[in-house]
Amino acid sequence: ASMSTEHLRIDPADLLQRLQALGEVGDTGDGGCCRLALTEADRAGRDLVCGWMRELGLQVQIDPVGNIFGWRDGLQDLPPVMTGSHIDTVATGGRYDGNYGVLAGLSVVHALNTAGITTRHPLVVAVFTNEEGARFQPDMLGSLVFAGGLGLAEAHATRAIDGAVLVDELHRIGYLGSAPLPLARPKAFVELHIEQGPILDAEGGLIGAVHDVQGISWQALTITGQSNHAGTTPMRLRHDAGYGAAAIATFVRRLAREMGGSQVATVGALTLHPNLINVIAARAELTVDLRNTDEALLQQAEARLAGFITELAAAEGVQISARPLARFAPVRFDAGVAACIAQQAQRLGLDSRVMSSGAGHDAQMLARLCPTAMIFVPSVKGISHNPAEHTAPEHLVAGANVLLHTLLDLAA
Ligand code: HGY
Ligand code: MN
Ligand code: MN
Repeated sequence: ASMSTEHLRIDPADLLQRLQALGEVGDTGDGGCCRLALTEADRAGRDLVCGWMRELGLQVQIDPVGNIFGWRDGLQDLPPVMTGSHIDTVATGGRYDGNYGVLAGLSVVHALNTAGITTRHPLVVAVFTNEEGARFQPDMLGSLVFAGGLGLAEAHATRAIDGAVLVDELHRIGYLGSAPLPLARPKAFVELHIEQGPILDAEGGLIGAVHDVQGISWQALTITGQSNHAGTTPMRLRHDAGYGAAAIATFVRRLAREMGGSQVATVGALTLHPNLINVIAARAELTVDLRNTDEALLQQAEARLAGFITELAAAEGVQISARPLARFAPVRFDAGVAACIAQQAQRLGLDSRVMSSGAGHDAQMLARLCPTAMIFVPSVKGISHNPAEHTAPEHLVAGANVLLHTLLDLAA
């Protein structure tokens, strides 16, 4: 960046006020927010952000899967340098997951507008549809379509866990756009995000220069047993779907502990039918989330779970079917962009460290299209997907300044 931008910083009040205002949309009253993808609350959040983009002089474009792009012209008509993230949340979300990366992008534009600076490459702030994957699977759906990893027709036909069809929901909230898909192939993509894990908070270090994201394997399991009387049915005659679900949840916990390394496993959703105290469950529906930074190990975890399921079905006399919901291999980011992030942090006097991401992010999809990396800031106690999610204001501002100078460097 030229000398003139050396001392440029974002306006802390601008960022913190936007985070506060967006955090009040879908406010759950406990410091968190619930804006599941394509719901009324998501529409309200999208409308607020689009209004801010227009106030900042950005040209707002919406693509056919509802991705929102705020375009800022550059001095030359070159591929844009893009930043952004998501503003949909899980049902018990905090105020920073996703929102922070989008709003920091707006604060960067605000700082450039105030300083009267136009970068050589255009700049784009993006909001990707359904990053969380809580309501519609897979997660990172909008950025996956943008990157060409999922066809638009297939994405449009995706059914939510509540039965709604994605294209109908886009239409209903007014975000079924017609911008080109992809809008443009970016020169580079940088996503600023809270770490959502305990490393920066526990081990010190303020800025994470993220160089890879772990692979994700999501599946829905349906266990079909036989409902029966809880009192009269001898244990040896039972086909208990509830027991099957519990056995799978304990197996994946043991498996992850045994494999060690970065292997994690979660049974996050579980429903029993008929879910009554004196009825042996006829059916169980559960989800399994497996992740690992190494693809071969992730496949090993999947294979061992599949083997366990086969044995369990035979032993318990139940049927168990699996439906894949998302499967993304680990992604290594661009070393050059990651180095640029570390360099900007250093220039700003902020200590940084190279690290992996345990969470999935839109950046892992953009990495299919262009040089991509991420910037992390600490999450207090590593808590996320929880209303208690928190990052110190000065850390939020520091991360946004690293984003500002990384974008200036890439767009020069
Ligand atoms: O599940 C994830 O890693 C992200 O929150 N979509
Ligand atoms: Mn996120
Ligand atoms: Mn999330």
